[in-house]
Amino acid sequence: MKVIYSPNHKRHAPRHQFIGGGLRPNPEVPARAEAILRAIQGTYEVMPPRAFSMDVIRAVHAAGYLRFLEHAHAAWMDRGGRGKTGLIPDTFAARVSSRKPRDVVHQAGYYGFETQTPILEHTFAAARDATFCALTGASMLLEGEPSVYALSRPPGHHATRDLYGGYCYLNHAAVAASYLSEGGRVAVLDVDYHHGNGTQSIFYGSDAVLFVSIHADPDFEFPWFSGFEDETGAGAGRGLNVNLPLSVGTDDRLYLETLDHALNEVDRFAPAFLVVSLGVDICRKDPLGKFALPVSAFETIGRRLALMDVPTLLVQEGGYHLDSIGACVKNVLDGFGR
Ligand code: SP5
Ligand code: ZN
Repeated sequence: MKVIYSPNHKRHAPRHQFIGGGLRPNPEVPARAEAILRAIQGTYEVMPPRAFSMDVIRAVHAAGYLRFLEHAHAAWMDRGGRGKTGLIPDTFAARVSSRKPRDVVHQAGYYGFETQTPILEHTFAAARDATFCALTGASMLLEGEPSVYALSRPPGHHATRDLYGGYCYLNHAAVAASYLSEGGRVAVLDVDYHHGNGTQSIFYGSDAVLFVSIHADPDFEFPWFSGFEDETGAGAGRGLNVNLPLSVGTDDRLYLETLDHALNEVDRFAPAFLVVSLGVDICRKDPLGKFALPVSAFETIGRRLALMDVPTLLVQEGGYHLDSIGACVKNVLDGFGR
């Protein structure tokens, strides 16, 4: 399997998140991607991303949202913003109003949905290159490559068409799926510990993309508002959104059984391409996750994904235990085996 990686992710290095009533260390750090790269380079060929027109990203994300992401930090600094935390909104549109403030700094409370995801000087550039990693993988599948792993960072699956949050700004898996849908139906399987609310919302009304997600029950876990079983799609996309929430302590036996169920749904859809949002925060060592999968279970996950026998793009999402995420990802790639 070929790997796509850009070192530009390092330009986005958040140190803080506002969570639990204060500024705490932000676990979504450059060392994550560096740890994964270290574990897989040598075994797998690593290539840089190609460049794409922003039009490809605009197929998924709103133009005004992209302008906001690109310019908000500089405007905030001009306004005397303190560079330490980055821009974190303090006033949210939420259900108060759907009016977009004229001021790009105040748009943070219109385009953001929480306070854990700061906007730094190079956040937009890093997120864009992470999307290009996924798009490069998608292009390679269209050219006949059987599988590609995009080592994207920051992650993407919590970002909707015009909302950022959950450490995500641009939804790489969704942009790649949208790009691939030119070549046939696409299934997105999201195995990150957290529900992929962004990907769900982007394809909720679409019959071109099936979204299946296995995640911690939003009754007890972020993103709290999304990921319930009764969210099944709308309009043409009715029945094409499948949420499989699991409880605290889920072990490999229950997880792999649920994965088989998810893969049956994928199989029934008969997609031309499979995109996997690969979060490894389902590992028992993860400091954010509350599942109990051993590192060895990831090889089984990779093996079962390969059984689908569909051109597959793996896109990195979460995973925060720096000493084990590399082995988790390498096990998936090794298990996939081609
Ligand atoms: C891509 C991704 O994995 N984003 C995850 C964002 C989750 N942020 C919310 C964390 C909820 C707080 N749980 C604290 C547990 C500390 N032991
Ligand atoms: Zn996650």
